[in-house]
Amino acid sequence: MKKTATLLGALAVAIISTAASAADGTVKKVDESAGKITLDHGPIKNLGMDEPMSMVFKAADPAMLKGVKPGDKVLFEADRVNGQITLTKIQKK
Ligand SMILES: [Cu+2]
Repeated sequence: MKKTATLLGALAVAIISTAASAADGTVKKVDESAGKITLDHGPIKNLGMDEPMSMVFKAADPAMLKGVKPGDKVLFEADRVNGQITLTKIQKK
């Protein structure tokens, strides 16, 4: 029984470490026609960004940007898609 629990724990860690981690951000600018958004963001572990910074992200789907506007505090996920840093998820806090 104990062995099973340890195995499950190891599996859970493996799953978590491969998933994109959610990051905090503030929307600075939304360019819906270009499908781009500028965010002031905190650390993004899966992209190796340890320091807060401001940068432009390409949205995986421009429709994702409809619900947010400059000044909104958001939780988001980003990943490298075909070499480009891409916003894969965003939600208002
Ligand atoms: Cu960044």
